[in-house]
Amino acid sequence: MSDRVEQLILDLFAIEAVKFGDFTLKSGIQSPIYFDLRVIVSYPVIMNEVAELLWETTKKSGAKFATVCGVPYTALPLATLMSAHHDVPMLIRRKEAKDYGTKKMIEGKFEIGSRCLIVEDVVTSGSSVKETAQVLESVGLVVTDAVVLLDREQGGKQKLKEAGIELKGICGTAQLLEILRRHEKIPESVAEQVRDFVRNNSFLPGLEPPVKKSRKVLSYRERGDLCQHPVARQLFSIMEKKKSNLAVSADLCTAEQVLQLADQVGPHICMLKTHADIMTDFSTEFVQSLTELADRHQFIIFEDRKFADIGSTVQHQYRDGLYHIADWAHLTNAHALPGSGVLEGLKQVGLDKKRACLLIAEMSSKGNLATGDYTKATVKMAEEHKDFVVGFISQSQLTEDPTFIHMTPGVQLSGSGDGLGQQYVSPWDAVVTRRADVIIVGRGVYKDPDPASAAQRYQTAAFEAYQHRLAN
Ligand code: S5P
Repeated sequence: MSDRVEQLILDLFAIEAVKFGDFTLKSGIQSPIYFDLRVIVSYPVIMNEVAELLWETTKKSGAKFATVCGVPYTALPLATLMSAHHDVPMLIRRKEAKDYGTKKMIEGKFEIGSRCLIVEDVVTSGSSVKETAQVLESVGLVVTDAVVLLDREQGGKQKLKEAGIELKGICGTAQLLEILRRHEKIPESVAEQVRDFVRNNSFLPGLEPPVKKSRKVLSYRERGDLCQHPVARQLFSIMEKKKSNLAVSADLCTAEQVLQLADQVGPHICMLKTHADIMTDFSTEFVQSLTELADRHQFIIFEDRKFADIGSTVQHQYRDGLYHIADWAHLTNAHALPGSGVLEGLKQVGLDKKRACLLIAEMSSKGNLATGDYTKATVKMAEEHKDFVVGFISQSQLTEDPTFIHMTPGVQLSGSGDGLGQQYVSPWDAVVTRRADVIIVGRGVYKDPDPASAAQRYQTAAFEAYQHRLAN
C-alpha cells in the first residue's frame, strides 16, 4: 500500500491538488500549503485510487459500519465510489437545508442506531467531520469512525478523538513532505516552511492557532527602489513595466538564429540569456545588433558564462578572448566553487563598466552537488559582494533580502526532463512554490514552432503566479 500512497501523492502534486505558496485558509490564516482536492473529479483514475485507498485504510482499522457518508462536497464522489464498489449503502448529507424542522438533512435509508462511516478529503481542525457527525447523530445514527485522504496533522485527529470519533488517514503532511522531497518535487526550504507552519498552527486545546499575518511580499517596483546596483534597478523596472518575469535562454548556434529569436520574443521578456561560446559565428556585428534589440525591446542581456576559475583567469575570460563578455553583457554569472577570488577577479573588470553578476547557488540538474552547506556558503559570499552580486541562479528563495534577485532555470509548461539530467518545474511552481523572481526558459520557447506565442504563454503564466504571490 505504501508504494500506492507514494504514487498517489506524486499524482496529486502533478494535478495541483497539492500546492505550495501563500494561501489564505477559510479561517483567515496564511498557509504555505494548500490542498484543493476538488480537481480530482477531472481525473477519474486518481479519484478511483483515492476511493480504494480510503476503503483499504478503513478496513485495516477494523472499523464497523453499515453506511458511508461523504462530507459535502468534495468527499461525495469518493463516498459514492466506495459505496458502489464495495456494496455498502451510502447516505447523503444535505448541506443547504438549514431548517432542521422542515427539510430532510440526510438522504438515504438507514436504521436508527446503526453506524455510519464519515469520508473526508482533508482534515485540518476536524470541524467539518464533527459537523457532519452531529447532523448524522441528530437523525439517530451513530458515528465512531472517519476516514480521510490527507490529515494536515494540526490536531484534528485528537479533537475528533475527544468527540468520540476515530480518524484514520491515508497520508499526513509529514509523510507527504517526505515523499515530495525524496522525489525532489519541492526544495527543502519549502518543506521546512510547511513543517514550521504545522508546528505553529495546531488546533489542540491551549494551542489555538495564532492569527498570523504573513510578511508583505514586495512588488518588483518596490524592490527595484531598494536596490543600489543599476542593473538590478533596471531589471526590476523592466519587469514591472513590461509585466514580465520571463527570461528566454537563446541556446542557439548562429548569430542569425539568436537575433531572430531575440526580436520575436523581445516584447515578452525582461532578459535574454546567451551562451556565446556555442555560437559558430560570434562577432562584434552580432553584439551590436543584439544591443540594439535590447534597447528597442527593453531587455537585459545575460551571458550565462558560469565562471569557475581562479580570479586571474576569470578576469581574462571576462574581459578578453574571443567574446569580450564584459563589453556587452549587462549580467553574467559565476560558480562559488573557487572561493571569493572568482568575484574579486570579475569585479576588477566589471565594476567600472557597471556590470553585475549572479552566483550559482543551486542547479536544476539531477544529482548536482550545489546543495546544503555549499548553497549556504554561496549566499554568504553574495552578501559579502553586494556591490557586484545582484542575485542567484537557484531553485528556491535563499534569502529574505529583497535586493537579491532569484532566477530559476529548468522551467517548462509541459515536460519533466530532457534525458540528460535537466529537471523541469512549471512556471507556477517556480514562482509560487519556489519563490523565483525570474523564470529562465530555453527549449520551451525556442523549440516551439511559434516562439513569440510560446514566450507570451510563459510570460502570462509566470506573471500571474507573481501576482498571486503579491495578493496572498
Ligand atoms: O541550474 C541550471 C543553471 C542554468 S543557468 N540549470 C540550467 O538549465 N541552466 C541554463 O538554463 C542552461 O544552461 C540552459 O541554458 C537553460 C535551460 O534551458 P532549457 O532548454 O532546459 O529550458
